[in-house]
Formats: sequence, C-alpha cells, structure tokens
Amino acid sequence: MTTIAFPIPSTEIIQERVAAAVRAGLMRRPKRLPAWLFYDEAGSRLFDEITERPEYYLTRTERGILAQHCGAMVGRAAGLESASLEASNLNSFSLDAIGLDGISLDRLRIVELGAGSADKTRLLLKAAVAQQGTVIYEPVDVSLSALETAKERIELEIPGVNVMPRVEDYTQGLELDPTPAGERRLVLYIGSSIGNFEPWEAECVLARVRAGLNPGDALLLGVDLKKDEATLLAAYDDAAGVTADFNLNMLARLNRELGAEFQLDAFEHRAVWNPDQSRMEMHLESRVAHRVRIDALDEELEFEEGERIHTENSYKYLPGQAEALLAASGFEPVESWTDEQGWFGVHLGRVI
Ligand code: AVI
Repeated sequence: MTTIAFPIPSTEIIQERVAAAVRAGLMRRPKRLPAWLFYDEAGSRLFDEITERPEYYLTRTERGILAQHCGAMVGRAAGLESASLEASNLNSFSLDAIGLDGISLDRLRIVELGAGSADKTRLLLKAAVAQQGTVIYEPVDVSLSALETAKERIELEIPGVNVMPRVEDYTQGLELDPTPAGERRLVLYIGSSIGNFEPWEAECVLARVRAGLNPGDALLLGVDLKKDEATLLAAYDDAAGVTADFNLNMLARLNRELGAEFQLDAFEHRAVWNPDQSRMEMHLESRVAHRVRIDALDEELEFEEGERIHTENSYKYLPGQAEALLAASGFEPVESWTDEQGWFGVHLGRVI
C-alpha cells in the first residue's frame, strides 16, 4: 500500500499524552477528561456500535441526506452551477444519465478527514465515479490500521476508486500534494465530529484545513442540529447501554494504560442537555465517595459522592451557524442540504 506518512507519535508518546491529559484533567475541580481518550481500539468499536443503535439518529439521518443528494454534492463541488443542477433534476449518483454534454466539470479528488468507515463515504465515492469514471480517494487518519482496512474494503467494493491513504493528524492541518490543472479537491468532514470541538476550536481546525487547499477546492461538512431534548437525551443514553459502555471505557482505558484502579461500577454514565451552550454533555458520576490510585502518576484521586468527570461536549448547531463557521474559517458557503425533520445539516463550502 502506498501511504503518505507523517511523523506519528509512538505508543510511548501517546501514553505520555494520556498521562498528561489525566494529570491535567483529574487533579482539578470540576474534573474533566478530553474526548479523544474515547477512541482506543475498544472505544472505536463501541462507537461503531452506537451508530447502529435506533436512538442514535445522527448516522442514519446524515446517510439519508447523502443518499438523496450525493450526485448534486459532487456535481456542485466539481463546479456545476445550481441552475444546471435544477435543470437536470439531479439526484443520487445519476449524473451519467442526465446528459451533461457541453458542461465542463473539473475532476474531483476526494479527501476524507478520519478514515471513512462507512457506507456514507461510499455514496459520495460512487457518485464521483459515476461523474468522472474514476476517483482518487485520500482518507486522512492517525491510525494506519484504520486506513489499511478502509483501503482494502473500498477498492474491493467500488471499482474505479484508487485509495491513497495519508497518516496525518488533520487537526494540525493538511499537507496535500499539488493537484494537476483541471482537478479540484473535495474534503469530506462528515459524521458531525466538528461538534465535538469547542466553537473556537472548530474554527481553528477548519481554518487549518483551508490553509492546505487551493481556490476552487471544497469542504463538505456534516453538523448535527438542535432538536427536542428527549430525542437528544435518548441518542446519548441508549436503552441497550452502549453509550454508557463507551463513556465508561475511558476509565477502563486508564486502567489498561496507566495502571489506574477505577472500579467501573462505582461510576454512572450521565447524558445532560445544556441549553445555554446548545450542547449534549457526557459525564461519569461517582456513585459513592471513594479514592482511586493511578500507578503511572503515583497519585491517589479523591471522589465525592455524586462528583462528575466531564468527558464530552457534542454541540448542536442552530440554523445558520454552520454557514457562519464555514465563512469564519475561509470557505464561501455554497449550498446546504438537510432531512425532512431538519435534524442534520450537510454544508458545502468553497475555497475562494
Ligand atoms: C463522534 N461524535 C460525532 C459522536 C457525537 O455524537 O458527538 C461521539 C459520541 N458520543 C456519544 N455518542 C457518540
């Protein structure tokens, strides 16, 4: 596999980062831990399971929007004007069927932030293949194994896709090769991961991505939208308890990697809607007053009964906020798509 690799931290450095994050987050009040700690191997598997839970509407809603509009999305990203789109009554990946003779589109190269695990990415890749015959797909991820799996699966499933993985931490920006004349990049940042950043961080991440792109390139951004509280609470506290396991896995990870002695049943998963900040929050709440030793830090932590560790924020955007975020980070908002209920938004922005 040809993989473009940038210096990725070794296991020791990752463990030092985990230790530093725990020292900074748990030796203060209120206690908190960063959400990136969720995604070790077990946590990534649990997250995949969450996306299949009936209460977790995000994945299937975004998939529905992409299924309906992927042809329009790749067409617009390649330079098709909305007027031509309307005239063609374009949907799905039926570009080849609508007679685009005479309309010259640039070739697209598709970059994805995070190794696209799912059928959501496939929809866009298939639409690009239908539009231009073949497509180069550059998934960007810090995990080489996630990229290897993505390459094997996608090349097998979709003839015409050439996967060129990049091992890189996209939150620090992108170092992409120059594209030939007549080719543009479409960067996918779907799945609503942008919602896990604080608003100012989200703007920094997108601005860094923007800095690695050229005029005419585009970004497709998926954001979860604000909706009724009951729907949100259920999505982050599913009846089968998968989200609870995902949250508690953070403590299990600290047991594995730092020799911590967390008793998982001493903590309870809490999902909370914060209306002032328009975000879902996840916490781990101590059921009893107790102490926990962390070997690697040579520290003993004290928990009061009911004391919480804040583990995640998931921002739910208001109408217009995603477009404002795109504009603030250097993209011109081009078009937005949503579902019938207005639960999720997919937004296309272009580098100007
Ligand atoms: C990855 N991210 C978009 C998920 C979310 O909904 O914020 C993570 C997650 N947390 C709990 N369930 C899923």
